[in-house]
Amino acid sequence: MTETATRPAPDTSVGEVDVVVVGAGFSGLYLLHRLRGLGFRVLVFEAGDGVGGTWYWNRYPGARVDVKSMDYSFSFDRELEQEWEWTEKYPPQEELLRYVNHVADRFDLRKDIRLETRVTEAVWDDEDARWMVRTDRGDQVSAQHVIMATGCLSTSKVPEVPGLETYTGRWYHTGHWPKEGVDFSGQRVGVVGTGSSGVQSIPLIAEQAAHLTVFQRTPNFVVPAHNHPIDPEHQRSVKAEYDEYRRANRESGFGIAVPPATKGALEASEEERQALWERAWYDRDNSLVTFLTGFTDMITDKAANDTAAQYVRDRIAEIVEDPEVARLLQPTDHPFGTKRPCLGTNYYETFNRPNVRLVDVRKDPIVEITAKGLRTGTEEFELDALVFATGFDAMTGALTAVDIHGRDGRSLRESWAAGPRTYLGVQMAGFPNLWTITGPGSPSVLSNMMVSIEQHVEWVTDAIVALRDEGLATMEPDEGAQDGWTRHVDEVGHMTLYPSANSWYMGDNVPGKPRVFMPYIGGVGPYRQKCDEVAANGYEGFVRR
Ligand code: N01
Repeated sequence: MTETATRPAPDTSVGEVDVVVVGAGFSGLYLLHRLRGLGFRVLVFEAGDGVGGTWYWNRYPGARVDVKSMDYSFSFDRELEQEWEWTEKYPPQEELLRYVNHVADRFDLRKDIRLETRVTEAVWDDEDARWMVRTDRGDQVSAQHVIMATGCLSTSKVPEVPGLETYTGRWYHTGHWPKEGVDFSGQRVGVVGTGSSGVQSIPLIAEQAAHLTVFQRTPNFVVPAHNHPIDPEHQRSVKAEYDEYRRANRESGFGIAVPPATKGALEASEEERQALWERAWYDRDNSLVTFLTGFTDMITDKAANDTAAQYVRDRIAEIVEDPEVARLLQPTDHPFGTKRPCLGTNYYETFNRPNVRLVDVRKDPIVEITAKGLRTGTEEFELDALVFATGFDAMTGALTAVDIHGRDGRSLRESWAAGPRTYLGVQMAGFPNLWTITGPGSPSVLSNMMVSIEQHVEWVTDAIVALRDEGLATMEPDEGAQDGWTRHVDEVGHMTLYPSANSWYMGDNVPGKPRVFMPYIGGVGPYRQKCDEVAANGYEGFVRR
């Protein structure tokens, strides 16, 4: 392959590399850096015209991460982690994109990244023991390994409502926001969806638009973000102890270290519970996981969980002036945390604005997009702009979007027809040398993604190096090991309250998607330990030839 700029003419001759990486977000960039350092020839394909993945695509108003900056950053390079100065508790999208671009430049990564190039197909050739990878620009590359660094929330979903093609206004999906931004001044805007993207964008769109209608199907639990400029002294003190700080994150449950809970919510006194919930709601240094980790039984015991859920419902009732609107905003159909909880800034307050209306589309569903706007069963809404904050085909969508055929032509889409099956969330039986980063069956979306990304990148690259060092060509899971792990992921998931909610964790947001709890809730620390044990035992459960 030629080593040229990032927008080359397609290479229709067959090039050869050791590893093709799909995606140039945080995972893809770290993979490229690490594999290159280990002496592999690597080529990265990226659909966007810039690096950054999630932070490249999600440019909607208010987009920012909801894990603290000191935790949501790379730890693999000491100088990088010491030199980069974060400005806020939760960095906004622009700052994260600047950070990703800095990483790409700092480690000279761009020359091996082909932008605006989407991988469409990967086919395994058993005789050559190599993958043939093809792209939408006509590239053909033969690679010993293919690593899918395609992200868990990257295949955006517009609702299956008829009529969008007839709509004469402008419409947007939060996960594909125009680079130049959108000016809603003077417009009548509709936002469909009240997950994290809706919760972040609604207050800002309401400030700009003439009128905003929020179409809500399920109310979510939204905790105040208390975002603020980062205290320089705090940043210095974390950096002074960064190794220890990172170690604690790696050994924790969600990839964010918290003091261990010592008792269940119902064993605690009313005062103790109240004190914790007050801290989780009002403390400016709170975090997304405070509600979930303060007591031992928050995600396993409905009655314990209810104490937090009720606390949040009470706060909503205090903030929202119209009691009927407050009632609609109060989540009652799922336990706290079983749909991804959100952090918000002025979210509930926004519904006190005179230019904002909340419409319950659970009771009165959207039936059609019209030329002028949107129609529910009982009412038509004229809208100059429509924003779909309607989420993603999560965890599996970006993987099954590529036509992947493994040993004996086995298709990944067909193998996963009843739900994803993996061993440790890194490989699939029948797909040798195909790897997933933060794939289904790993802690992934239930964790601080940076911790999980680094762990996967390091584990996968170590496994590839071990193959090379031992003169072996291929690695894939044993079917039995995969069955056992898939069962374990499911069993642990069903020990919790998560499956009781309709959520994208369960595939519920995509019609026809099998209902399976996709991430592994066993905890980032125990999961890492399991992966390390497997490696130490000669990659137990994998077949290596
Ligand atoms: O998507 P979502 P998101 N009619 O799937 C509604 C991460 N993230 O982009 O719940 C009406 O959560 C749907 O309703 P329901 C984070 O992990 C992180 O907001 O299915 N409504 C729901 O309200 C997050 O969880 C950050 O009933 C329809 C909404 O659309 C994940 O990405 C920021 C509908 C979709 O919510 C996804 O978040 C943003 C229909 N036909 C995202 N179809 C931060 O770090 C769907 N909905 C801060």
